[in-house]
Amino acid sequence: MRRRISTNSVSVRESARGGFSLIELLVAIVIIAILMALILPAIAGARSRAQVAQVTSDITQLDNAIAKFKSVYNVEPPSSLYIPPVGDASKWPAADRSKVRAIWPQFNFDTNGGLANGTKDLHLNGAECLVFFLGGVEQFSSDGTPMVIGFSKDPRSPWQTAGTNREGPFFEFANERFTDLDGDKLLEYIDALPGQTTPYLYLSSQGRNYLRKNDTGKLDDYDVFGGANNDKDLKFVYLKTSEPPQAHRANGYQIISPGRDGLYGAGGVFKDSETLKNDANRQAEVDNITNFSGGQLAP
Ligand SMILES: [Ca+2]
Ligand SMILES: [Ca+2]
Ligand SMILES: [Ca+2]
Repeated sequence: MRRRISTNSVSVRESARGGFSLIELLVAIVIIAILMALILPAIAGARSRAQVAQVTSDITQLDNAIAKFKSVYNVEPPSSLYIPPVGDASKWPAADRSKVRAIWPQFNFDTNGGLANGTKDLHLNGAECLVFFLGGVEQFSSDGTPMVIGFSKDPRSPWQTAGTNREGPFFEFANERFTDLDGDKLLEYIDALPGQTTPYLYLSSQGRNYLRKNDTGKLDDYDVFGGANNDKDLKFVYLKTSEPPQAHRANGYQIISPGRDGLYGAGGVFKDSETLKNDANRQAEVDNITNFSGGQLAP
């Protein structure tokens, strides 16, 4: 008796296993496909939000590092600097001399503060200033890995590389995220977005205001204070939709991640400028992540 029951139950199970029809399988596959179509965008969206959050947190830490720099040197880092070849102090432009002097009043211009740039002159743009002033002098290990080592505490020669008594680095840079777009061995720093190649942009108003206006009063005639690169930088300063134009963080600084498209855009909303108004650039910058928007400009 027991034996027969057992045989029957095996045969019932076998018949259930073999019972899926082709149609049932197809229905199951369609249901799975529909679920995937619903879930995958949600996963991609969550991943994208996490990546933006990581860049936002990076920018917050850069903000903190600038505050630390300011607590030591009393000023925020400039966002452009020209360093002439070593040995001719007269080649220091007055504007750049005063930027350096604001940080190191005893700086020795005859030796370029100990920086061994020889006959080479150096142009630091905003992206390079962010790394240089928060990281300090750059060094390359024997395998070519770039790193930053802070500044010497010697007030006359803060840019010398020898010795261990140092100030900074003020920010913990990840060595693998350095880049050098213009090939001058002055480093720039890229955000953590996958495939990113365009560095963080840093724009400083140097405690005044980005914008000044000449006697014609048109927006084209606004300019950014200080330094030779500023005509180029002007198109990146991000403005509010106000009239007359007013920059975000008007007397502070702007940090800008170019977002996934690697483009900064032209910066802000221009209302009455013929040369700077460019709606294509407006679209290109909505994915940017900044220190004045609390994340993406347009999520
Ligand atoms: Ca450069
Ligand atoms: Ca460079
Ligand atoms: Ca962009």
